[in-house]
Amino acid sequence: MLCMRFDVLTIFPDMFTPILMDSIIGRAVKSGILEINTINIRDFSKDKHFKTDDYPYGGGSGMVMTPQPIYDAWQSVVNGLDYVPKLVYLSPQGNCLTQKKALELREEKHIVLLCGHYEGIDERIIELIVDEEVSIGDYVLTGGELPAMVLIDCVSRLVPGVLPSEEAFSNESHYSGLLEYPQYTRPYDFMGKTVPETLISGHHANIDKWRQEMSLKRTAQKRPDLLKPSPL
Ligand code: 4HQ
Repeated sequence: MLCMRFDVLTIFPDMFTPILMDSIIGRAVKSGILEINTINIRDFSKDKHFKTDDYPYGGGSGMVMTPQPIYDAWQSVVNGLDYVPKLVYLSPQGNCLTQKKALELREEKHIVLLCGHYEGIDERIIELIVDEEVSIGDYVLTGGELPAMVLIDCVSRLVPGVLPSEEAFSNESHYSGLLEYPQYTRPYDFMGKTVPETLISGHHANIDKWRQEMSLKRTAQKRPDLLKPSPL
């Protein structure tokens, strides 16, 4: 039944409740296809005030997350397993989270996500236990929680049974590398604008052809970079 497990190491576990509630992801958790746990790093602090951060060596502004509570929180997840789950640290320095990366991460049965705050985490944690750094884009956030949620969402929907129908993700945006074709629903006429005739023709070969052409045209117009051969 269980298909994929995520454990999130964070100082803000409550931020994850919305994605575990009534969303598609929440439904998959309830049905047992996904397991998502949050681990509060603060619970593992050996400091008398349960501190999880400290001043940076060498000075400078901001705080750095202390290695000890992070290491112990990770140990609490790994203890008792007969394998070592992949540990991903969400960071602007990481590999970009693309659809290709999501398909790759989907192959893992268990991923541990580490969310950093302030100026980041002590470098020795990255050297000792982080397997991969992943970025959700070239902008700066206040913490790794939103990136972790983005990663969980886009990887989870690739897990069989999470989406209502199996084919739902196979012909959409970024799967083929093209953008999605325009979609219409009722009414036929909205504010004087009607639905393209091909779509109401019932001729499925023509509909497929129209959709393919629109995908290509749209990609050329809105995201020409996606049509250029990638450097890899
Ligand atoms: N942060 N993609 C700084 C990000 C980020 C991103 C997470 C802010 C880590 C320490 N993470 N903390 N962009 O901006 O993943």
